[in-house]
Amino acid sequence: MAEQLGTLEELPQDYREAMTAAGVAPLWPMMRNVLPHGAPNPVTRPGHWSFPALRPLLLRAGELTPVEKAERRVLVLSDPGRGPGAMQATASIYLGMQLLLPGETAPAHVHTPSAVRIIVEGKGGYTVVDGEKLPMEEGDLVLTPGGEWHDHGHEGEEPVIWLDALDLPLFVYLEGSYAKEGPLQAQRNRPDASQVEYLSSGLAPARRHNVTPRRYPMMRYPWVRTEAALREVVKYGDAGMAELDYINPETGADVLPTMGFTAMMLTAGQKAAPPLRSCSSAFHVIRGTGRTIINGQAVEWGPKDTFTAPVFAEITHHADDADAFLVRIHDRPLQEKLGYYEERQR
Ligand code: GTQ
Repeated sequence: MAEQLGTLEELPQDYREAMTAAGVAPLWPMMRNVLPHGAPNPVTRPGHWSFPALRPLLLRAGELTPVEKAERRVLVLSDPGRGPGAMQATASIYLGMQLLLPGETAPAHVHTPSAVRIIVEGKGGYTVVDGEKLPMEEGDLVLTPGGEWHDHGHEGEEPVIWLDALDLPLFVYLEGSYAKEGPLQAQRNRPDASQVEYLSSGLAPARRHNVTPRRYPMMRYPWVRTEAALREVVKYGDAGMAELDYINPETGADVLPTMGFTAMMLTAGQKAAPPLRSCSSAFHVIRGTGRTIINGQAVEWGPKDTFTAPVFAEITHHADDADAFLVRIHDRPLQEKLGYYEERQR
């Protein structure tokens, strides 16, 4: 086994200065920082954002800052491990709570990172992606994949609030994050693909020779159908718990290249202890109350709350005395592409 590695302090001052002047540094004092033994040593700390606390702050942003001055009126959920102002909730996942008021539009743009919206509150909001109008109803999951033009609008009477999840931190890290602006998109006069081509799970438009389906064939996953599916799976399972992956209906793959999503149901009083996973997670509560223990730290959650767990966290969920529904956001697709996704039994 390795000896204790040498420290910077052990090296003569003149040598340290010469290295600095030459633009180099010794690896060995930093070796364990970048390659810890056995498991990563995450900077990310569990975070919890209660919706009753966020909501008034977001509505106040609506009074203080017109959407024209914000482009996107969003409060960013900062990882406690990185501190105030951190533009990320975990190493790879950005989360923001976005407000759109009746009659407002958030202008069209396109960017390299991908985004997903989980609708938290309000009726009448919609997102247009590549000309397809995606209605936003509570609990719906709406994709705006990287490279696709998107704008948001609001035809209702009350504020609309949704949670944004983006792979932005990764793109910032890669120095690959940028956007372009454009005019509002013309909307095709037809319902979105979840209500037409992919209305029935297991059916897709007939394959045509030498025609590849769109990369992102379905960009809205209506919550009513997700909940109905979860309830059936729970009814015929024996775990009191169900979890379904959101998938691309043409390929069966994850909906986006880097981020994955699952819908979870915990029946009243039920407990769930998933394996330790190498991916980080964010949980958004659609309905219900409960408690999740993350590395020994308790998060008491209620409807519309959001909380996070670092990589390899020990997570135990408990639902209170009503059925609970959560959406789990994770970066397993990225880790699988990089070849290191892992689960450890506890
Ligand atoms: O709605 O397009 O939270 O571009 C951050 C960046 C939302 C959006 C965010 C964005 C958007």
